[in-house]
Amino acid sequence: MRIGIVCYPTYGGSGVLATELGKALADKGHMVHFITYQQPVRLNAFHANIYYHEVQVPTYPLFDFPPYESALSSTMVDVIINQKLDLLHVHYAIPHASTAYMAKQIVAKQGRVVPFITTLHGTDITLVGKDKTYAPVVTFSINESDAITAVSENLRDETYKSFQIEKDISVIYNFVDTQRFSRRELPHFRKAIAPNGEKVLLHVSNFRKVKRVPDVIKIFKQVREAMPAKLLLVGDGPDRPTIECMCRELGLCDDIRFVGKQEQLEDVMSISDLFILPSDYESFGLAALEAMASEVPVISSNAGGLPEINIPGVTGYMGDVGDVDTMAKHAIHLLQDEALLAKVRKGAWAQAQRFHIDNIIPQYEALYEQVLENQRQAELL
Ligand code: GMT
Repeated sequence: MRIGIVCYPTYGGSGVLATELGKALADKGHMVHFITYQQPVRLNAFHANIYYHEVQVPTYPLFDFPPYESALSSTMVDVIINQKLDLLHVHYAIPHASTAYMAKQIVAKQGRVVPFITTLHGTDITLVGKDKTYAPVVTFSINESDAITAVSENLRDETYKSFQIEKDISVIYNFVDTQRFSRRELPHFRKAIAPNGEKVLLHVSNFRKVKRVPDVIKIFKQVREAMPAKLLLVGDGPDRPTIECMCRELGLCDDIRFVGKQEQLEDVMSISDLFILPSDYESFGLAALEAMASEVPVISSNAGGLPEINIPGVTGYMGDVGDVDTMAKHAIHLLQDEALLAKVRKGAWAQAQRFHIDNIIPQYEALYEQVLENQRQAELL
C-alpha cells in the first residue's frame, strides 16, 4: 500500500507512535510518506520505503497566525496526487483530521477518492479537543473519517462521552518494539549514574502539567528518605524550571539528574529499577510500556487508560491521582523487597509482550484493507 502518515514530529507520544508505525509498515514492504512540518524525532535512519515531505508554512506580514492548516492540506493534496497514495492515516485529531477532510474534498474534485483514518491519542480528546473553540471541528472531522481508532478503551469511551460520534471507534493499543526495548547490562553507565549501588528511578515525559512532574519529585523524596536512590528525568518542557526550583528547595539536587531529550532511551531504561508516571490523565502511557519491555516495573496513577496496562502486583502498582503517599509507599515496598522486585520485573516484561509490535501492526493493516474494501464497494454502487 502507499500510505501517507500525518503527525506531530516532536517528542509527544502521538508523533513517536506514528513514526514507529510508519517504520514498521515500511519494513513490511509498504511505501510510507510522512507529511510533517519537521523531520519526526524517531525518523532517524534511511529506509528505502520511507519518504518525507516537509510542510512549508510561508509567512506574510498580514498573518499574525500563519495558516498551517491550509499549508498542510495543500501538501497532502500534492503527495496524494504525485505519490499516488492509497490512503492517509492522521494522528492526533487537531488539526490533522480536518485538514485531511479538506484534502480529501480537493482531490475528489480531480476524480481521486482517498480515504483517511484518524487515530485519537489523548489530549486531542480529553483536553484540547473538548474546548468549545475546537469541539465542533473535531466532532465533524472525526465523523467524516473513514475509520477512527483510539489507543485505549478508556480513550474510546471518553470520546463517545465528550463528542456526538456517529461511527465505530476501534481500539488499537500502542505497541512496543521489544527488540529495541529489551534490558541490557550496561554496568559502566549504571555506575556513572548510581556509583554506590543506589536504586535508579526514572520519569520520561514532555514536562507538561498533565504529567504531574512535581508528584514525581514528591514520590522520589519519600523513596530517598527510605534508601539511597537516584532519579533520572528524561525530556523537557514547560514545567522544567519549576521542577528544578523544587529540587533545590528540597535539597535533592545531588540525587536528581535532568538528562534532557534522549535518543538512546532504551539505554536509560536498561539501567533503571522503577518507572514513575503519576499523570492527571494518560490515554495509554507509551513510555510506561517501553519501560515494561525493558523489565522496569511501573508506579503510576490509575488515570485514563493506565489500568489497562499497569496491573497492580504484576507489572507495578497504582495510586489515585495526587496520592503521592500511596505511590511512594508502593515504590519503597517494591524496591526494598528484591524477590518481589524480580517477580514484578518479569511480570512487566510479560505484559509488554501483549503489546508486541508484531501483534499490533497487523491490526492497522487489516483496518487499512477494510477501509479500501469499503471504498471499492462504494464505487460499485
Ligand atoms: O500528552 C502527551 O504526553 C503527548 C501525547 C500526544 O498525543 O502526543 O501522548 C498521548 O499519546 C500517546 C501515544 O498514543 C499515549 O501513549 C499517551 O498516553 C498520550 N498522552 C496523554 O494522554 C496525556
